[in-house]
Amino acid sequence: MVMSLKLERSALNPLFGPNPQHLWESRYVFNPAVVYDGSVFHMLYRAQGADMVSRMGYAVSLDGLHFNRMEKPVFSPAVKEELYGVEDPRITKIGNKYYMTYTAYSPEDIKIALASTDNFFRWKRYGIILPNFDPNKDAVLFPEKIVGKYVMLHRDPPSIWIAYSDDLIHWNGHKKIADPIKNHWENEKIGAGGPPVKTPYGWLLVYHAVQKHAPEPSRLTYRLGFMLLDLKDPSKVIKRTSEPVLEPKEEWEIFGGVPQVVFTDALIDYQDQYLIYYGAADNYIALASCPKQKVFDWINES
Ligand code: BMA
Repeated sequence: MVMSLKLERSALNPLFGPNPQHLWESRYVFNPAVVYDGSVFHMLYRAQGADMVSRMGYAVSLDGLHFNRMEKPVFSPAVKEELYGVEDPRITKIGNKYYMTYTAYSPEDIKIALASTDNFFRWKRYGIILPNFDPNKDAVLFPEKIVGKYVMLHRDPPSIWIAYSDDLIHWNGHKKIADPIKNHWENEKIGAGGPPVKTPYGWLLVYHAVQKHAPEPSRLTYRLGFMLLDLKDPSKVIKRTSEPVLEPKEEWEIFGGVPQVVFTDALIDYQDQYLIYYGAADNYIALASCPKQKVFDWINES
C-alpha cells in the first residue's frame, strides 16, 4: 500500500512575521535555520527591510514555538561578495561549533559561503567555499564525517549535488545525486532543505521542489518533499516521496513577498517528532511537524 506522508502545520502559525519597528526586518522574514541544543532552540532567520538587503536575525525559544527576537541583526553583509545580502542560512553542529552555510549575493555572483560561531553573535567567516559554482544555493553540511570526509549537498541548478572535504573549506568529488522530475510538482529545480538527519535507515533529507507552470512560465510554486540517502554513501538516493509533504495552502503561504512558496532550511530531530521550520511566501516564519514513526513507515513500506 502506498501511503501519503504529509506534514502537519503548527496551530500557532505563522510563528512570526516582519517587525515594522525594525528597519532591517520591516518587510519580510523567512527561511530560518534552527538548531536544538538539548534545551534551547536557536534560530537564525533571513530578514529584509527598507533597503531589501538580506540580513540575519537571531531568535531563541525553550519550546520551539514561542521565539524571542533580538533588536539587531546578528549577521549582516560585510564583504563585497555579500553586497546585496546574506541569504538562506543552514546550520550544522560539527564538534562543538556551529557552522553556517549561506548564499552570498552580490552584483556579480550568487555563491555559497561558510561561517562558524560558538554563540550566534560572534562569527568567523571562511569566505566563498564553492568558487567555481555560480549561481549556487542550498548548501547543507552533514553533521558528521562519513567514511573519513566532511560531506555537503549543494545545488548546481537544477539538481542536488554532493561534495567532499577534509577541512570544510576545500571541496571536491562533486557529483550530481538527484534531478528534477517531470511531474506536477518538481519539474523545474530541486534543492536541499535542512542538514540531513540520521535515522536507522539512512540520512533523512527534506528538500524543496519547484514547479514551473507551463502557461505562465514566470509563476513558480515551491513545495517540500523527503529523500532518504544511504548512510555510508549519501550520494545514493534510496527513496524519494512521490507526492509533496507540504505545499502552499494557507493564505500566508499563498500571498506574500513571493507567492506560493514553502521553503525550508531546517529539519530537527525532536523527541518523537521531526520538526520542519519554513519560510512562507518569503514573508513569514512557520513550523510543521511529522511523527518519526510516520516517516519510518514511509521508509519501510514496499
Ligand atoms: C529561492 C531562494 C529562496 C526563496 C525562493 C522563493 O531561489 O532565493 O530564498 O525562498 O527562491 O522566492
